[in-house]
Amino acid sequence: MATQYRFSFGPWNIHEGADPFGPTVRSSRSFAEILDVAVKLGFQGIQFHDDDVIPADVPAARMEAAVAEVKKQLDDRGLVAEFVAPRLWEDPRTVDGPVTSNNAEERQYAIERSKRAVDIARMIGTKDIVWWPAREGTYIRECKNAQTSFGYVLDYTNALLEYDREIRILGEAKPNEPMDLMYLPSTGHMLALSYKTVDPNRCGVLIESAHAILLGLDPSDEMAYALWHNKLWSVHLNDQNGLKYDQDKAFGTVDLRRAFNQVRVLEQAGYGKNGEWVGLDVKAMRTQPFEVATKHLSNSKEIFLQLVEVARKVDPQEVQGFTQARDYEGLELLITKHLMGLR
Ligand code: 3MF
Ligand code: MG
Repeated sequence: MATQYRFSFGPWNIHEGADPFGPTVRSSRSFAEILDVAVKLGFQGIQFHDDDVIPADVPAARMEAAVAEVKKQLDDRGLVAEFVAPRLWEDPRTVDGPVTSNNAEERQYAIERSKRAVDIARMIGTKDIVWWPAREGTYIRECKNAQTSFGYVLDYTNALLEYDREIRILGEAKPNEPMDLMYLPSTGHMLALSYKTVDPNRCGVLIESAHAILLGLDPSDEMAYALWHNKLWSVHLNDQNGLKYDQDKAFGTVDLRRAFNQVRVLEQAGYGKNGEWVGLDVKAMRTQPFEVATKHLSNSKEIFLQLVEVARKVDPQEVQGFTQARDYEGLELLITKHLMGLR
C-alpha cells in the first residue's frame, strides 16, 4: 500500500519577517491562528520548542494545567504534537553552549531545562525530543576542548535518556550558524554518538535538507544513511541556494532534482509507514504580504506530494534497463523528462 504521508511544521515557520538587517514586516498570527492555518493547509502535526508550549518560567506546579490548555487546542482541531525541542539558545546561560559550556552551572542548566522539556513533551503527548545543538561549538577553536565537549554531549544525552526511559532523542545536525563551527555537524557524527549512549535504540536523527546542503552533502544520501541505521525518525524538508546563511526556502524550490531524490529515498524506504512525519522547516520570504505568508508551507507540501507522484511513475524496469547497460546519460534524461512533466 502506498504511504499516506502526514505533515508537520513548527509555529516558528510562520513569522513576521524580521532578519538580522531589519525589523518585522508583517503582523503576527496568534498561536490559535497558526493551528488554524495548519488545519486549513492539511497538516496533521505541530512541532514545538518547549517554550512554544508554555513559557520557560511557568513554575512546576502550574505546568500540567498550562500544557493541558495547549493540548486541548490541538485536540480540538485534530492535531497532534510531533516533538518538543528544548530551546537552548536564547537564555543568557546558553550563550556559550550550554551543553558544551566550560561552566558547570550552565551545563547543568542545559540538563534541567531539557528535563523540563521532556516533561512538557509527555504532557502534550509525544515521546520525541529534538536536540538541535545551536550554540554547541565554537567561534574560535582554542576556547573549548573538543574532546571534553563531546563527553559533555554524551553526559547530556545520557542524563535525558535516563530521566525518562520512554523518550527518544533525535539529533538535528547542522555544520554552522549560529556558531562558526558546530559540534556533531553531520548525520554521521550524530549516529556515532548515538551508539555510545546508554540506550542507542532511543537515539536517532532528524535530518534537515538545508543543513546537509550547507555541509556540501546530498540530503538524500544523508537520509539513506540514517535509514540504513533505522534511525531516520524525522525530517526538516526545505531548500537552500548554495553555501550561504541558512535560508529555509520552500522544499524543492531551488533544486528540484535534489528534492526528488529525497522523496525517492523516503518512498523506497517506506518512510512514513510507521508514523514518521514529513516535517518542514521553512521560512516565508520577507517580501510576502501577511495574507500570503503561509504559501511556503502549502507549496512545500504540494511539491513534496507531486514529487511522490513522479517517484511512483518512474518505471523501475526502464531504470533497470539503463543501469544494466550502464547508460547513466540515458537514465539522467529519463529522470529529467519526468521532472519536466514530459513523461
Ligand atoms: C533548527 C531547527 C529548530 C530551530 C528553528 C528556529 C528544532 O533547524 O529546526 O530547532 O529552533 O529552526 O530557528
Ligand atoms: Mg530544522
